[in-house]
Amino acid sequence: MRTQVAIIGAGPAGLLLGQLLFKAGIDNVIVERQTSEYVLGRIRAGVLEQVMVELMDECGVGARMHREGLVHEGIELLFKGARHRIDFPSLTHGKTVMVYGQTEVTRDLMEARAAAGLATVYDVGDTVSLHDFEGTAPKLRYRKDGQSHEIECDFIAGCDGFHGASRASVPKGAIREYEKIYPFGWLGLLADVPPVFHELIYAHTERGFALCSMRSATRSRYYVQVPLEEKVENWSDEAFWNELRRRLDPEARERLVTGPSLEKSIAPLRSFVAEPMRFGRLCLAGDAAHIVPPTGAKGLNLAASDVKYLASGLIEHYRERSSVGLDHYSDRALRRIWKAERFSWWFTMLMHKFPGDFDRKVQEAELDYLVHSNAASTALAENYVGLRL
Ligand code: RFL
Ligand code: PHB
Repeated sequence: MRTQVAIIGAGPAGLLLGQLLFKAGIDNVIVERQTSEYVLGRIRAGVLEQVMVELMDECGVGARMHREGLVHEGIELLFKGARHRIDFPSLTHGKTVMVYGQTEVTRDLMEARAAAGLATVYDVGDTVSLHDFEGTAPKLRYRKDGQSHEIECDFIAGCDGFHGASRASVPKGAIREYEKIYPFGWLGLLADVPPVFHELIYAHTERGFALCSMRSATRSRYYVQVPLEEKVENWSDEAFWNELRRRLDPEARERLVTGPSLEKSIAPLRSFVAEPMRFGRLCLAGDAAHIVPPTGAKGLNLAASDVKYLASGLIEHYRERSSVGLDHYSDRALRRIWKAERFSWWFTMLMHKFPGDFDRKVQEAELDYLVHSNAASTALAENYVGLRL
């Protein structure tokens, strides 16, 4: 098989890139480790920045998102037992965010890809290998149903997430990795119950962090901070609801509606960046190149901005025979990535429980400053709705 761009991974990064390239008349094939059902079953992000919303529109898949997504104009910060609202439009010249699940984003993109008749090879397991990307004729090999396959291409896009094959294929001396591991994870629960509040509540409490989020007016997503070594098997639904309730303010506690979980899992928190993001004719995008802790809701949005830069570089290459966009891809993407890394790290350190009373008192002082200072509230709002591309 031959294509122009071979994409590894059918997560949001790979699917978005495939759609943008298709719209520009650039042929592409996606090769994915899992089945499409498995990819659609993963519960992940829920908050889209304007950049991501615009990209969905550009891909021609924004209709359902605009119909079913929830526009949010603020978040609430809960600390010392009281809630304080951060209003986005007044602090950011009218900007808002969209609550629309990653599962739905993925579904919309997969349907558009299938409708356009674009090639996607699912369920190849761990068989993908990358070849000759230092030269001008890279190749991708994989096995499916007992048969070996090879795709010849002009470029490989590594959109295969943190544990993928792309970053692992880069010679060790050519890549530098920066990492921070946090001593806790998030235990998340999804349930068909109305959200406790119509906006997201980020809670800093003596029992640890909690987040009240949602997917719709009838489906809620809640998280509580747990120690890194905690096992999801140790958490019955009832134990989860009891712990969440104890981390809420009296009014929210009163209003919380509980129900059976549709999904329950623990995600570790990590900050990670690999530099650079381009190696000859291999470009990394999304989680393949960087991870943020979910506190700032930036993971999916960063994948989107990488793809925007990468697609424009590739389009420039084919339309104008110019390598300028691709040459600047890594630097442009990393400038935005490091700002989101900083924000996600800062918001994580501010909101979670760490050992030591001194640190807690400093966190409380900063939260108090944050909600009473226009400058500090603006900095939070500006980063939360997303910095400019
Ligand atoms: P994805 O979504 O991980 O997609 C990568 C795809 O590549 C496939 N793959 C391979 N395919 C072929 N060969 C291989 N060797 C392969 N290895 C992997 C995978 O099966 C997968 O389909 O990366 P992408 O596209 O860069 O998108 C990034 C976002 O998914 C990610 O940033 C966010 O979901 C991060 N994240 C969250 N972000 C938020 O903003 N808010 C959240 O609440 C939130 N929760 C989460 C998350 C990430 C999680 N992970 C990675 C464990 C919760 C979890 C559990
Ligand atoms: C979610 O709804 O899953 C979600 C929302 C906001 C975050 C993280 C996760 O900061």
